[in-house]
Amino acid sequence: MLRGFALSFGDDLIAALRDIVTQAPFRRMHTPGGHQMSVAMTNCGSFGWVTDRTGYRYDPNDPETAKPWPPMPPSFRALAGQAAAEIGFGGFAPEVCLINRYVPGARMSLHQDKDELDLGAPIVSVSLGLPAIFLFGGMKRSDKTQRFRLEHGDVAVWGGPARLAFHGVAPLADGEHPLMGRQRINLTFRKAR
Ligand code: MD6
Ligand code: FE
Repeated sequence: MLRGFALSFGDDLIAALRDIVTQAPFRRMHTPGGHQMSVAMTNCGSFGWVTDRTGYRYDPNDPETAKPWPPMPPSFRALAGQAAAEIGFGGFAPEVCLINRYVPGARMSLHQDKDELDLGAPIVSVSLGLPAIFLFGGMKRSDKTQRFRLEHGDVAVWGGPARLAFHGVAPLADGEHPLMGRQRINLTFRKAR
């Protein structure tokens, strides 16, 4: 956990984020089970993570427009690479940045990130806006979870033996963040293939 690691990238990240969302707006996707997620998502990079009735996948195109996702901004790439290197994962070259948007009440149920082919690569996760409680469990869904508070600017680098641990986000508490307003944004950088 790199507390406040993203703060020095702050203005660039937020400007770049605004640009991405203009090209590929947030949308609430459906799970294969037919539920609509409370978290709204978009992506940038050479692939994006998507879910619909047919399943989960990494797609080079935004299904809403059938056009490629917006490119990954240099500030995103630099932040992800520097954070990974800080933890000992040198040369991390993410292909995907999945962008999650939580409004008060939105949550993410326990899941494993296992749609990536190279489980040796870490995931770098950046929190912006309202604080959230991150739930971190074990290798079984039923394992007891630990709770971590993630605040604006915190970066988590996630790899090695924890890579397939179950995790989720508790329902977002209401609040108003001075820069980001009434929301939490999470950027997760991944190597998809
Ligand atoms: C979130 N994050 O923080 C959801 N997954 O909004 C994740 O599901 C996640 O933060 C894998 C690695 C890091 C993460
Ligand atoms: Fe995840």
